[in-house]
Amino acid sequence: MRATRRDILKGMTSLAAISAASSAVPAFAQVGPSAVGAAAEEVVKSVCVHCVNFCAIEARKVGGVIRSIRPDPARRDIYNHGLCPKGVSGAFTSYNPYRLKKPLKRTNPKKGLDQDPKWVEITWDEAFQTISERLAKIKAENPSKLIWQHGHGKYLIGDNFPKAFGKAFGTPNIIHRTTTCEAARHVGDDVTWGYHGIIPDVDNCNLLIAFGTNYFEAEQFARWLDHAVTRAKERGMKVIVVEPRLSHPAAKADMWVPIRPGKDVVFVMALTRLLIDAGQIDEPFLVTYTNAPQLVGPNGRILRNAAGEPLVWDTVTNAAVPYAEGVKPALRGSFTVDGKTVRTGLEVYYADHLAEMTPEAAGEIAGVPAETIREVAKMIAAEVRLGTTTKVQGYSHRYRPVALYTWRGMTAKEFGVQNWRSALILQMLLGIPDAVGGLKLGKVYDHPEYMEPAKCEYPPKRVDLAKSVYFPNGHHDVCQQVALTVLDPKAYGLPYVPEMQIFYATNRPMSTADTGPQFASMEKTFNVTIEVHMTETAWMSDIVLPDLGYLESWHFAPTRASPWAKHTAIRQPVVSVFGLKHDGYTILWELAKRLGILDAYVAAMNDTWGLKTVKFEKGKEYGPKEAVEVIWRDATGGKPFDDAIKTGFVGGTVKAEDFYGKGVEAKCKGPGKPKLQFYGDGLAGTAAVIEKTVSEKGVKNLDVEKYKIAYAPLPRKEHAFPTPHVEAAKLPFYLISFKRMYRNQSACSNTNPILNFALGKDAAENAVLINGRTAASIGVADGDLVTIETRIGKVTGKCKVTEGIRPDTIGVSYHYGHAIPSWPEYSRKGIDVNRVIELHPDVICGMNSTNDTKCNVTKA
Ligand SMILES: Nc1nc2c(c(=O)[nH]1)N[C@H]1C(S)=C(S)[C@@H](COP(=O)(O)OP(=O)(O)OC[C@H]3O[C@@H](n4cnc5c(=O)[nH]c(N)nc54)[C@H](O)[C@@H]3O)O[C@H]1N2
Ligand SMILES: Nc1nc2c(c(=O)[nH]1)N[C@H]1C(S)=C(S)[C@@H](COP(=O)(O)OP(=O)(O)OC[C@H]3O[C@@H](n4cnc5c(=O)[nH]c(N)nc54)[C@H](O)[C@@H]3O)O[C@H]1N2
Ligand code: SF4
Ligand SMILES: [Mo]
Repeated sequence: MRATRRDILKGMTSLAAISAASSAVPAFAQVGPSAVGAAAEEVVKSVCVHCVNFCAIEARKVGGVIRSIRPDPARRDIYNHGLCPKGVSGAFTSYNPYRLKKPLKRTNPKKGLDQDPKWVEITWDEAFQTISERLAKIKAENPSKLIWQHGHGKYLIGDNFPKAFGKAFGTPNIIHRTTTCEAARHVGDDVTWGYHGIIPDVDNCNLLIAFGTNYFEAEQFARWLDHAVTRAKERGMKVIVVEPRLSHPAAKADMWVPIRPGKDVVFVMALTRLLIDAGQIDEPFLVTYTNAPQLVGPNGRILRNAAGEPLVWDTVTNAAVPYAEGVKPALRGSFTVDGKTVRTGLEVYYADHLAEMTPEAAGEIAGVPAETIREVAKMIAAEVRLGTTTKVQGYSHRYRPVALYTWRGMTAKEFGVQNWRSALILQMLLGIPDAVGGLKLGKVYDHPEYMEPAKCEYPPKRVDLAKSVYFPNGHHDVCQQVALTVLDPKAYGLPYVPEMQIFYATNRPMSTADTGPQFASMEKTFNVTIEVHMTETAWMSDIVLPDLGYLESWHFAPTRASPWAKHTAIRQPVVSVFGLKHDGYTILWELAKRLGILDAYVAAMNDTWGLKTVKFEKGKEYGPKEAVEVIWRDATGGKPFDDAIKTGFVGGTVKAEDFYGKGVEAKCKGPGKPKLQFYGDGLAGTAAVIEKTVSEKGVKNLDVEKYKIAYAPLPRKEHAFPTPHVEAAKLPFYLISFKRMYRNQSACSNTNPILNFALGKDAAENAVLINGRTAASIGVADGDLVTIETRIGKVTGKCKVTEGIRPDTIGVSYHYGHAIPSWPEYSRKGIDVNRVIELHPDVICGMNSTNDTKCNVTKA
């Protein structure tokens, strides 16, 4: 089922219930300049949650109406100096006439984007009654049949309330969107150093190599990183941007390397080889902090003694021993232990994978001249200052002012984990992790189990198959898999049939590659969507609940801080525009109450929030404000909540010894400590568990050979060849997508006219980016209509001829091409690229493949 927009627009009868025509005129429009003059002014400190950057804001109100949103100057040292156009025009999210204002019930049982839901407005009581009756039935039968999916919702109220609800209700299916977002990067980190979260130490860095991390247009931490990079560039930091498209960061870089999509891994491997050949390696770091010297047996696993300790080759005693005081481990070489040939992890990488990865060989695959790869390697060697230390605030520490960084560029693809691991490994080779000017790692070794072989359960407990044999390291849920399992639960051995889905602030089917099955799956379940405006997901729902916006509601806010700061903040309401009653928090509270599980919910809330001194008490009513107060008081050691309301936060900067000294320094350095997994022993172990599980349990639909390649202990050439690059090799172009500054995700800002009209034509729609040479060869000119065809479908849109993309690559931004009939024309323009992007998730973590597809392009 794949409806075209024309199908959807045709014959809709119930639009009045959700269209602007029927809405009250919001206060925003009623207040003209003269009315403003005399009215009182008020400033509210809060947090922008328009996107995931969580910028600190000051909203100025006059006469109760928002007149401006600006960055909070008090939090400049903590995080953001500025706001983006979305945040500045964010008041529109509240005053938007296209907002949902009443609960809606579908009266047409037939679901589809081409079906008129025939909405009727219902009361909140009826909505809660209908939902809780269904939930009670499911809870009595098998609570796992309830699926809660959130996207942006995680940042509106946090995921601890939904998780607590899931616990109290009894479903494991509380699913966040991270596999459509950045999961591969997180899992690459998880399996390598036991947790995730990296940030370059830009303030002290001299060479930043950015692999598709879009800090001027998208990116998380962007409103800190944009200023930090700009300041560092003024100081002299060089920036190399490696990505197929001339993004804004690439346009402002010292060097743009337009790499072929999906081939970053071989580019990095070639750099690694060149640096090893040039003797540019940090031997003491590799020996003291990583498992690179550990011995790998013929079975591909690290050699261990009877006590389970990993062995290295001691060059003093010429024996395989655990790394201890006095032992001088060999970093390279092949040795005989108990009659078996063993090699160090570094030796295995070089001999088996890097040796063939000459700049010429890698350049050929990556579409980058060998000379460019050599030049980048030279720049790294010139800047990395092996063997040196420096002082920051009097704290003396390893100095390696080079960082390789990515967000979705390297990771939104089939072998995302391995692409990112290649960069982590290169940085280990140079001693960059947690060095001054290098790559700062978050909470090293916080989850040591992530570095162990995964459990690979079968049959799966969860509908997204996370941590099952299908996605053994799905530590961050596997959101797009839900639809596929719902369509055929038996195929995956799921022991139940899902019945109901609640979507909280996510336009899941639209944000996922290959949208067709995602929408089709919604026909199988009873769906409730909690939204601010009608979306495609809501359109496929049985009940739609209108939510308060981020400027109207409370949250113990998700916060971001620069690496040099820490803080605790709240989000508080600035306005109440339509007098709506509920948000995600109150909806969960009311449902828990009606289901009779409030006590269990409250107990679980204390658990999921990890409250220590101030806790939720059973038998008490907690509105959203009171709930935030409890968490704030616990988190701040009892600071008065009035402070939070006045200033919005408490926080300060971090000392150098804590910044550099708490990660790998404290956790990994020296004998007896866990080591960064240069050699992915845990990955190799998981491959073995997968093979065993598949054979023992008779799993039919899992290709063990493919999993073995994905779960290779070290990055290898095959990781530059995701499925479509192999199977659809004949299609001439690579297709990529990316974010734009003026839009947020698939639906957050599309009905905001300010972003379209104030920013002009360029913001109004997206286009098919085609290189000038390619355009000439297929006979299209700027503005012509072109059709992109992939193995799963076609889309048509306007072409934009540019030198800012590789000739073999086609770029189409995310965010556009919506199918909601009740939206104004301006908000529906452009191309929905996810209709034609193939889904080939990274099987390690379940990451969605948004940058892997191959396509053809022709004049329409
Ligand atoms: N304006 C705006 N800002 C946002 C968001 C938004 O929707 N709008 N969303 C937020 C969210 S949730 C996230 S996760 C972040 C994402 O932030 P980023 O990951 O920084 O942004 P993206 O544009 O998704 O992708 C990054 C870049 O990868 C490049 N790229 C594509 N394929 C490849 C490849 O194979 N190799 C390399 N090296 N590069 C490639 C693209 O050209 C793009 O510039 O942005 C956040 N900020
Ligand atoms: N092709 C392609 N696909 C991509 C990406 C890409 O770059 N290219 N990016 C990916 C990334 S990084 C991500 S994170 C996902 C995002 O995917 P989703 O989680 O689906 O994100 P959104 O589309 O932002 O969905 C959030 C929904 O929340 C609604 N919303 C906003 N504010 C509120 C509120 O206050 N209350 C409620 N109830 N709802 C609200 C919005 O209207 C929107 O419909 O998409 C991914 N998909
Ligand atoms: S970057 Fe995101 S959080 Fe910051 S102002 Fe823009 S929309 Fe708001
Ligand atoms: Mo994301």
